[in-house]
Amino acid sequence: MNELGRLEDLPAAYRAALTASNLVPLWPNLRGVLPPTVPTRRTRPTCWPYAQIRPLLLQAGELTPIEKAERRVLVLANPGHGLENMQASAAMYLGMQLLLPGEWAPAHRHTPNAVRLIVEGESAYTTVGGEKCVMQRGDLILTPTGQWHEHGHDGDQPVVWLDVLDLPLVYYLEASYHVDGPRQAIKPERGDLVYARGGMVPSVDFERAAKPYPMLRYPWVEARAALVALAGNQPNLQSVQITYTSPETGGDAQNILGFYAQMLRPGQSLRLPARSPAMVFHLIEGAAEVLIDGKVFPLGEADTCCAPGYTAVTLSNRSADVPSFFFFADESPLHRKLGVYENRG
Ligand code: GTQ
Repeated sequence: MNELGRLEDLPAAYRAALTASNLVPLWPNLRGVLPPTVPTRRTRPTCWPYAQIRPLLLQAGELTPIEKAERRVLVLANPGHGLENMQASAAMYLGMQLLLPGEWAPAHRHTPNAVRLIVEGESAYTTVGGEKCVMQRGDLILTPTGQWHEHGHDGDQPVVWLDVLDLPLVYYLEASYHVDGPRQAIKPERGDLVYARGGMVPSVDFERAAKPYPMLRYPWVEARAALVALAGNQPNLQSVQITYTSPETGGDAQNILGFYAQMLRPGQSLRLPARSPAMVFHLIEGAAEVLIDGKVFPLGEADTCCAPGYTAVTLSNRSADVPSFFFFADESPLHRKLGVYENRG
């Protein structure tokens, strides 16, 4: 590979003339934007233990009333991107949101897609496009682009959930904005019940529904049961994983980020291949260890970590007796649509 000319090799007057005309020579910057073989990644392997987040989040509940926050969230920011940029990876945003008993986070809609993974507490709900979705630990609830959403809480203990948004990407595209709205009227629809049975979907007058987001709530009891059934059904299967999909199309549940649940058998270690998308790992149940680029993160329940793309990751179950269960998010729907998806093994 050739050594390319440096900026300092050019006469100062020439450089000044370029700058004055809003021009930049490519060759001093070419290797920076097109590095050899492996992209430059700002995303660093980072872990956010829940034991560190929880007390600070509860303190936020005392310091900042919901009216002053709208969404009371501590953002899980990757230091490699600069904390102020509020990114876990190039396309993923993570936040831990607290709703206290009786609080209400008012309706709005925005261009970024969101999902929520419920971490602790009972009796909170989110209303998405008029559908009231109850929140139970481990449930995944979609809030696709443009849909009205608001959060309420009828219980008597704090409720915490993990928000995963494609905000960094949509913001980078200069396409991120929100609109406030009035409290939503609740429709009697329950996509999670109508679509609860795999292989059976509603049709009206012999026509299949054309809803892009027919199911908003994916109950953890169902996801967990599917993983246990898969593990039992295929005892030699290495990777016991399910993908959260649209029950109408079988495609990814949302357009930009992908969502998965993974079971590790007792004592199992599993190497995930080096693929182009960055990944997020959140432990729902059990005790695990995540090895990313030589860094080992022990994960307990509700702990979250992230890995840059093009990096192999090894997950291990720290228990020899019981399985462990993860929620994953990644950027693979985006990479596949853009044609940059790679699996390097
Ligand atoms: O709950 O609507 O973490 O709008 C960031 C932006 C949560 C939400 C976040 C949001 C929300």
